[in-house]
Amino acid sequence: MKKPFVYITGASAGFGKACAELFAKEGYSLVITGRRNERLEELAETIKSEHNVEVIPSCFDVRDEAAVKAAVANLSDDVKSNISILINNAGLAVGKGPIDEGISDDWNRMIDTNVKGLLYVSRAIIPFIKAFDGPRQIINIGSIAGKEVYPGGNVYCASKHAVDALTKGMRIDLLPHTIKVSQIAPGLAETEFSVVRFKGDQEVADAVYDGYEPLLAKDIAETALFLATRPAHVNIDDVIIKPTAQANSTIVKKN
Ligand code: NDP
Ligand code: 8X3
Repeated sequence: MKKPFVYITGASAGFGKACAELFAKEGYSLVITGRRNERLEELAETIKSEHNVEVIPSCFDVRDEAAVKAAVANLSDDVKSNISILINNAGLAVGKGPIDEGISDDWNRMIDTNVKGLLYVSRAIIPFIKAFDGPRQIINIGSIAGKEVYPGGNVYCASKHAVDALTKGMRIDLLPHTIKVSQIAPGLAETEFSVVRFKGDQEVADAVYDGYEPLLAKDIAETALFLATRPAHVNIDDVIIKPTAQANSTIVKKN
């Protein structure tokens, strides 16, 4: 039988892209979203040719509520009625430094993307998940920054603490509809995350991952697939996943 659709935000890079590749390998069809359309189109073509599943690229900015609504409304009825899993992954950190030196544009980008974007997408997709006749699940990508606060992390940490709280709130509110709600809270993982955080400074970004083996995007994708393939009576609420070399947000064993 044809497997349903997984709706993945932030699939043009990092964790979202790795989730798209892995879920497609398992036979799921996909809606992949992000702002960089060329990347989405390219990924869709590659996955379709490799795995013979449907892949719908959907290009929009999660911060723009009207764009979120329009992109979801534009999906075909067949796709809308077959979405069983939402992976709320799109997100970013911008800047790292003392709060009194913070830049309000950086704060807005983080709060608007990580918190409000997740809300807009969830609000748009949940009605279809509710109506789907089969197992249903939402997986939110939080962070160790949603469990601890570290120097210079202030607003990014606050935004990921909000994801932690929203995950718990969703689990309560969606319980009557038997929708599983899970969070994955990763530690240090080498993706485009640090290049974005440090505004294109590749040298500073690379230094974050020097001297130990960080997580890779595929580690997060494998975790998401594990959560999505538990039996109907099992929900894994929360997974904190870190490199073996990382004890907490600030303590990393480097060579
Ligand atoms: P990447 O920078 O590699 O990927 C981020 C993805 O989010 C991209 O596909 C990007 O697409 C998308 N995105 C960012 N802003 C927007 C927006 N406004 N609208 C739509 N899509 C957007 O980072 P990661 O894969 O590492 O990050 C994925 C998630 O994991 C984030 O929520 C991040 O906070 C979280 N995380 C990352 C960790 C790490 O160490 N890497 C650890 C813990 C959590 P595009 O630019 O095309 O819009
Ligand atoms: C990304 C991991 O530790 O840089 O969420 O905040 S960290």
